[in-house]
Amino acid sequence: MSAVEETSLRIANMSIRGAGRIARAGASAIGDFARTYEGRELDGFIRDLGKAVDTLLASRPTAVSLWNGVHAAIRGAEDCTSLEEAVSLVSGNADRFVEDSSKAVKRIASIGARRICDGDTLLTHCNSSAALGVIKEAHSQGKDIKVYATESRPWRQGILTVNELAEAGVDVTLVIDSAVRSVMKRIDKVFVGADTITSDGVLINKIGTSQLALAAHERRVPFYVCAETYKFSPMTLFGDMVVIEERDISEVVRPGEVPDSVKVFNPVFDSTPGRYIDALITELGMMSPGSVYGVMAEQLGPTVFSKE
Ligand code: RI2
Repeated sequence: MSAVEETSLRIANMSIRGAGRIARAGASAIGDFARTYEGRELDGFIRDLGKAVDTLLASRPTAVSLWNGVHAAIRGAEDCTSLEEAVSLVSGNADRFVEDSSKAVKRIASIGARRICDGDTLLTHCNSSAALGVIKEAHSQGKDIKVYATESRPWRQGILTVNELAEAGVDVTLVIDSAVRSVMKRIDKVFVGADTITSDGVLINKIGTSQLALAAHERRVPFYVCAETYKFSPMTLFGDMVVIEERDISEVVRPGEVPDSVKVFNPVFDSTPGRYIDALITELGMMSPGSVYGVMAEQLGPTVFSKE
């Protein structure tokens, strides 16, 4: 099995998970592919690079961070005039994406932590490195905070979250997903991550995120989304819908636990409309969901639509 296939498999089986991590793993796999390429022709490299990209992108369909990470790594490769140039460009692109992505998570932590006050009780969902970066930064600044973390069925990424927060010394309480509305009366602010944000400011994140947003909205609790801008989906600018991943039913029920006639539906992500989001915390600063179009259009350049 090639290194690219192995990374793709590890992303698909969730050994590597989290939107930022899969983006960095995808970009790194492309960088390694370029560095270790044994062919001698530029055409062959470009063709094999395309296959590597397809293999990685087939691993998980929803988080656009993977698409953006992989495409950041290959940007400009088709314009190269020699194999050496292409290899150096792609490996350099990949390294830069990984470095910029890690810096973005740190910048989000520093910006988001300012929104947290001494004495706040926070709620988070699933296991987002961007959201946990914010919470841990506030804690390390000496703010006295409490955190409620959801279990996040079926993969129970909440267990990772409570372990990570406990290790950092944060006062953390695990709750089951269906306790969200009930605990909201104790919560001052909600911080979640993002897998994808559409051009019209809709958040796609771990299944259950939208019920945190609704319960927060009901009690006027601020709802913040911590997201690097490579979680913004350029495809949605062109009208594409986000594909919501559905995973195997074995993640929800054990074999033989329910009759074969019972259907099990296991969507991994849900959509939260921008009107339930108080702010996006990005490496470019705090912004409203309504700002996403402008940021994306600027990143893609003024001729984006004329290129179609
Ligand atoms: P960071 C995760 O997806 C969660 O939905 C989390 O909110 C999101 O990625 C962002 O994570 P999964 O891979 O990039 O667990 O903030 O399905 O780490």
